[in-house]
Amino acid sequence: MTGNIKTDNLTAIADQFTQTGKVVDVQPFGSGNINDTFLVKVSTQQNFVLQRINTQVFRQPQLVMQNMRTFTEHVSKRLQNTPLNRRWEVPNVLPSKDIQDYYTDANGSFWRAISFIEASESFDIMHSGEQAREIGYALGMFHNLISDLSPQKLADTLKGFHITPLYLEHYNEVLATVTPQLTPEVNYCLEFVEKHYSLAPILENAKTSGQLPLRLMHGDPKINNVMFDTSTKKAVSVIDLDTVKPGLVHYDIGDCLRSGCNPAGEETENWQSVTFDTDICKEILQGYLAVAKEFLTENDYIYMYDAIRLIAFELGLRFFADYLAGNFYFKVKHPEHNLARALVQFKLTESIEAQQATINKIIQDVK
Ligand code: GN1
Ligand code: MG
Repeated sequence: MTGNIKTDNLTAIADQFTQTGKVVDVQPFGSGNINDTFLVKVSTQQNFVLQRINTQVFRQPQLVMQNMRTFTEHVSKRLQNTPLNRRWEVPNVLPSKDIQDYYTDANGSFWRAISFIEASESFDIMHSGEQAREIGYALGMFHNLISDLSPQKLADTLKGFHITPLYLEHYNEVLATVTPQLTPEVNYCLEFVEKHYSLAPILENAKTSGQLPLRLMHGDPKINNVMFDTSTKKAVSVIDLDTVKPGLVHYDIGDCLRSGCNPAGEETENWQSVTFDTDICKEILQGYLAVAKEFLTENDYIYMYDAIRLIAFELGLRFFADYLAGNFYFKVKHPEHNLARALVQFKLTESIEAQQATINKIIQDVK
């Protein structure tokens, strides 16, 4: 995961963000698919997260940092003016020694440092109903805290992100240039995409027609981007702010549920057994709506099921297209990795579809 980065280089880079004390340790951290992430331990100050931004994906990383600043300043001010009655933290951008939001190394790599939320942990798989409700609460709180920040205040740092029709277009372009080996798994994926063509534009059409308003979103609120206090077991932060930008809250709702309600996890090899757990879905939505009800409209509820189904399908499509193209976007551990991930998301979509009535009933019951 560290790619071609040498440990002594890493220490020197981490040192660029160390205000006092010495870097004691730098270790790969988390399971991100795009950036390289490290946890830095420092002798005197609190630990921090060091990341090398994948500039093939984030073409204008300075804008990512600018968005992050705008976001954290807005939320910190709101929390100061109206404190919550529970712990809630915002990850902070740590300045480099020359007081920049980032550091560019000799190879041109873009590095940045973010505060580590102390005494917290995250999970790849849901363990309980309480945890599910907390995940929902965390996303609701995240949306709530930016509901009064105008979408125009943040830049579009990743063009086309969550625009399903564009992923479909890219997929077709890839298919036109490659000849995949038609294994049963590849055939399943090809047929799955074929069957879901008409689903792709559903949220974009709702956005264009004004049924769903453009709002600020997190963009990637998957289960392991929610931090939990290690002692109270309550959610205390939503991290990974790279894709906070204008979009639809439905992308977030869909992403939170597709990742939270898959008990096998998105990295399972056993894709045939993947299901969407509607009990967890209910808990997450309850937690979410406890905070988000205030700013949701009737149309927002109407498109909730579609969002859950679409974002699972979309991620499958993104993984499958990347597999066919030769694994350029998502980091992989082996050449079939993105195919395995696509199968998981397609199977999850199938399970969502099979439970459409139950999911719609849950949405009606909790709203
Ligand atoms: C990527 O790198 P990571 O794990 O934070 C991806 C998300 C996907 C996710 C799937 C910018 O996020 O959209 O949902 O993988 N991020 C980007 O695990 O494409
Ligand atoms: Mg991310």
